Amino acid sequence: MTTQQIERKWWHNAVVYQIYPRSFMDANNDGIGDLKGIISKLDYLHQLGINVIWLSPVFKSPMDDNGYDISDYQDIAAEFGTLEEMDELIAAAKQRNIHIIMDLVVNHSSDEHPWFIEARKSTDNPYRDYYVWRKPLADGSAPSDFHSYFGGSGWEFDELTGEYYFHQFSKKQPDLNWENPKVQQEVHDMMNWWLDRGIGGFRMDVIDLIGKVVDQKIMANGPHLHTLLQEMNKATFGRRDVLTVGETWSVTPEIAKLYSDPARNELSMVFQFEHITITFDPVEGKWKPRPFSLVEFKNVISKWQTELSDQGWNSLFWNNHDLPRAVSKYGDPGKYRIQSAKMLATALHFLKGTPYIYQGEEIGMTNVRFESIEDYQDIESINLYHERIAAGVSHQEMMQGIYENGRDNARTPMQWNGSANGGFSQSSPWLKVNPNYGEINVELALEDKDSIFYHYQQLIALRKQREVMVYGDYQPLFEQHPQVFAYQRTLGDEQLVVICNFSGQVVELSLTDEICGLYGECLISNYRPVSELGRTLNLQPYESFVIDVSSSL
Ligand code: TEU
Ligand code: CA
Repeated sequence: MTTQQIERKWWHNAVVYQIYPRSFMDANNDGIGDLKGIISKLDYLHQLGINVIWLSPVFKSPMDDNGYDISDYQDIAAEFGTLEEMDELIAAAKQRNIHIIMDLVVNHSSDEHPWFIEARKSTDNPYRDYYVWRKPLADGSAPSDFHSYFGGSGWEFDELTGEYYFHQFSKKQPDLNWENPKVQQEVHDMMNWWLDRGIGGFRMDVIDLIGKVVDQKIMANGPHLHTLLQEMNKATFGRRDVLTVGETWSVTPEIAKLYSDPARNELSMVFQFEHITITFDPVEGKWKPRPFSLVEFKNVISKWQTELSDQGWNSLFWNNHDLPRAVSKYGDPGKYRIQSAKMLATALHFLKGTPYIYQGEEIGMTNVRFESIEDYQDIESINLYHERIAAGVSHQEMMQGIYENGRDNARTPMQWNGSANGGFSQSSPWLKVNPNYGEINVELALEDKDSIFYHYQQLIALRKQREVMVYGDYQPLFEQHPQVFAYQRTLGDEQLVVICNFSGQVVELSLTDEICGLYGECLISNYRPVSELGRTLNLQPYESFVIDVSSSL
């Protein structure tokens, strides 16, 4: 199936903006972002040009994991608003041609969900089998040594019935038992309920885990996973023209094709994280950051671009609500913050796939360094801090891990202007604002025609104008160069050349015959327009540009 033959989909040239509602905009000044706050900023997002909003969870929840622990899938958390306000957001977004995709968190529910409250009442309760219960081992200990991602055992003992229940995340996030057809039906009904309310699709939380076979210690990519997704597709969104994206930390290009090959009727695309995990220590994970290697990064990106070129579809992202901010992780949050943020945007948005922008990325927001662990709110960072300190890791080393890869880096309130709390709220926010809000905020970005905001706006506009950017074949260049990420995109007789300096140094680049002598219209740049490719290029720190060389082929 060549690029020419694949069936065009509206989300092939869509650009998605992710909102973390708790930190986006607080309309009623209780220090917590809300739906009314999001509605008040729709014109800003419309000006940016995005046409999809991925809304992190806004459902009823005791907020043990900031909403990724849901106690009612068909109602809105009071601190975020009401169902009426949710309908208002969907309608107001539609008026601006913006689709709202909801976060589907069904690998687990909250332990305060009525299903679990019923389930733990007795071993023969009709909801018991909605979850994963096991008897203690002979010595009373947990059924297995599974370790939760949020620290401690993945098994919690329940006094009342004398059994353990399974949880891959916090103990207030009991895993649902997807081997139970009743659970499948409940979720399908809930999804259709939201689709009938006019949403544009779903982002699916740790969807690669729902096929787990706990007794065989199989968590990701269980034997029935893809059957479950095909049944879900058939029973719910398969009949509707919506966007579905799965969060799949375990995915490989081969498996990604199973998820996203249209012929298989599963999902539109998945999030792969290989370009992220290359910066994590293979054993200790993200708490022991590994230096970023551009060559390693390029190998990963080229693999995914090439392997999914004719089958399936890629998602493209630098960061989200679980990851450190792009400019701090891959660019320079200091002297070259603006140039590097623009370079990272160009490098990502000209790749083949659907780009995702995380709130604040479009103005170059950075990571944060709070002095004390007490200033942090993220359950994962706090739990792992105490667990690793107890295991002998030094405070300095653990704080370094949190400073570089902790999730609260992404969750500090959105910086709208230089007023108190960055204009996010008139009362003190649930998580402190990054103290650099005075120099980094939306108001300043909109006033400055050369800001990162307008660079993203231009990239989004180009994706709507240039089919080669959407469907063009990807061809890597300078693959072994330690500082330059470059590639071509070709569609018929259209060709683009993308050049990005990932370093803070001036780089003299000798061009290969392949592209030497090509020239054409410079579509975007972050220093000065470049319209011809001579024998050598002197790239400024973090310089990037794209040339349409079609006329010189
Ligand atoms: O994330 C899955 C996940 O594994 C990450 O939570 C985790 O932080 C990992 O270490 C990333 O570095 C999803 C959601 O995106 C996350 O916010 C939730 O906390 C989690 O699932 C549980 O629902
Ligand atoms: Ca609020």
